[in-house]
Amino acid sequence: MKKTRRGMTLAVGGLMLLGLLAGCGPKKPVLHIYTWSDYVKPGLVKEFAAAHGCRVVIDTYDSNEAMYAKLKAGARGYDLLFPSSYMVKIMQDQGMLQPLRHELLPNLNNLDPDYLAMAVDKELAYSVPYTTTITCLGYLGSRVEDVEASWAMLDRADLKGRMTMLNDYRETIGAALKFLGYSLNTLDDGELAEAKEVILRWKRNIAKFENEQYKTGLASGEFLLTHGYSGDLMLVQEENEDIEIVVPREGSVLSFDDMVIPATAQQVELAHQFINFILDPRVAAEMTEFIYYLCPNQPSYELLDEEIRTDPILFPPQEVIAKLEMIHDLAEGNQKYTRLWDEIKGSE
Ligand code: N2P
Repeated sequence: MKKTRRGMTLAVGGLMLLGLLAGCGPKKPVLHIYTWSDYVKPGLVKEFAAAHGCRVVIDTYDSNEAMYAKLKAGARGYDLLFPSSYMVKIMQDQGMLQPLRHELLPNLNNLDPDYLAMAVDKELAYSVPYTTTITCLGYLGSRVEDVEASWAMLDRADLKGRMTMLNDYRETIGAALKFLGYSLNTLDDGELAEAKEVILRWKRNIAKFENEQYKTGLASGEFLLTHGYSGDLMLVQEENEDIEIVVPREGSVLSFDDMVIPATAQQVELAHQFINFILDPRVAAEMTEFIYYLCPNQPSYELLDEEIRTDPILFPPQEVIAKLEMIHDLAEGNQKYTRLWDEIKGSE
């Protein structure tokens, strides 16, 4: 696949520099963003900072739970966060978010109604979809034989020690549940026990559970197959054209990562302005083309490069969408998953 846009910026620390590069002087207000790595186009952040006379500082996380734990531990300095929808619900229920002021978000009507129909917070009371993700398998086309678009690849003895899975309890338990034909939101103890057995088997066959290094590891050939996020896998295709991406036929996760303003934010108006900036069709299109996650902004689609607009991971056909499932907050039921994950992580 030919990629059209830029060189790689995988170094997480690179984004930290934005605080300096996008700066306009010490007296300017500072917008503090806490988001996933490789999740923003630096040029757009600079553009926003220049237009609003501010600085933008970005910190990154590699899972919803890491972000949540940091906030729970007392981190107060953030104005804008990008949790997945199930985490938005958890944070909203715990009073960690503030309601959005729609009068400051005139671009909200650009959101794609098809995706909005799937959103958890359909009123956009606390959150606005930023991007959509499909959790996929990526592999090296010339090095892995007899590929099946299936979670069963994680059982392959010939790939032992050369695969990774996400270090993310809902994603990885979810993958096992889909493999078994169950909902990834099940609360059935028998189904969860079966999923545990599957993951313990996979655990013995993979190199590790991991959320960031798999990208460069796949590009370099250290790993031959990795469980990962669609845009991240597409990003590393720029480095290694041998990388192929499949959505397992048993089904997988569809997520929205949403823009939310924490209750403790200092720069509430600037945070709204940033959300509204992202919702501009030209900005959304540029962002999609750079990060390879779809910003579900309807008028942006016609601005996308042909190759992106026809990409089956960014714009999956209906039969693929039908097999995807969103992770939901399970309230008390979340504990079943955390307990299972602790048991999996703790076992040899
Ligand atoms: C970005 C990963 C975000 C996708 N690097 C998770 N939904």
